[in-house]
Amino acid sequence: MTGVDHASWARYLQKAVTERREVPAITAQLDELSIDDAYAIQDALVAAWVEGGDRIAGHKLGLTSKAKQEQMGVDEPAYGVVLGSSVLGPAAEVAVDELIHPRVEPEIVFVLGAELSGPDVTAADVLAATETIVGGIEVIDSRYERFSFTLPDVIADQTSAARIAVGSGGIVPGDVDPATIECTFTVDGVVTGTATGAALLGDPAGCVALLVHHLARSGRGLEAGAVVPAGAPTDAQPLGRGTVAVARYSHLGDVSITGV
Ligand code: OOG
Ligand code: MG
Repeated sequence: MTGVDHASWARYLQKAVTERREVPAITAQLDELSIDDAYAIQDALVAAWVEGGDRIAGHKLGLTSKAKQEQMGVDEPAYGVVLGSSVLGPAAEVAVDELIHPRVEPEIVFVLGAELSGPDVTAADVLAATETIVGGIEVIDSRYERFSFTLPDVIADQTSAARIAVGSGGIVPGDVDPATIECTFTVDGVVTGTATGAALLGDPAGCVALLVHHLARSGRGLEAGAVVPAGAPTDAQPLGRGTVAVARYSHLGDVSITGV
């Protein structure tokens, strides 16, 4: 890795969160930010939150659908951490003034029943280790100006993770092929997107396998109980005070977030 000061960029992003203030992208200030450096900044950022009393509740994927890649102008998936403090129930209220410029997006969420690790894990292994698949809505809140970033920027920024409403119930793997789960995303009564699980690189379980391969590169894995959003199948929409977002899933039921 180059001479990038990971801890100092992590503090830069942590301050943006705590001060609820957007900041210039890191790549606007450095000649180069490698993907490895970006993940090292993310690791330092997560370590700082954990030191402050938070915990790792799971890991997430982002930018796994064409809809999201096109919306953000980034054409590769990115991996981040789900912090315990960010996990909300299935009909959640989110205080908009705790955030910078939040957006909401639907998520298909895997909840693991067994640990999962290693570079050769397959989609079938993912399903075997999954306890339930539930619906979700993620609140993303890029810490960068104009919600604009390159791949290394968004990796360093914990893939814009802010909050995640997680549905109850859901399905046991085997009942339904997750690629066929249908999602309709409605904001203030207007349908903003519809998609199936196949929008996530063809198969949401395959996305989780990619995440496990990513973690294996640093000797890590997913733990039993991990909450794992596979990425938004539609594009994201602004969350303002009074906004009501509803993600309606076949098999998985409804999840909602209201901005307050
Ligand atoms: C990056 C996070 C993307 C997803 O589900 O695609 C993400 C962003 O769009 O700000 O979480
Ligand atoms: Mg997401």
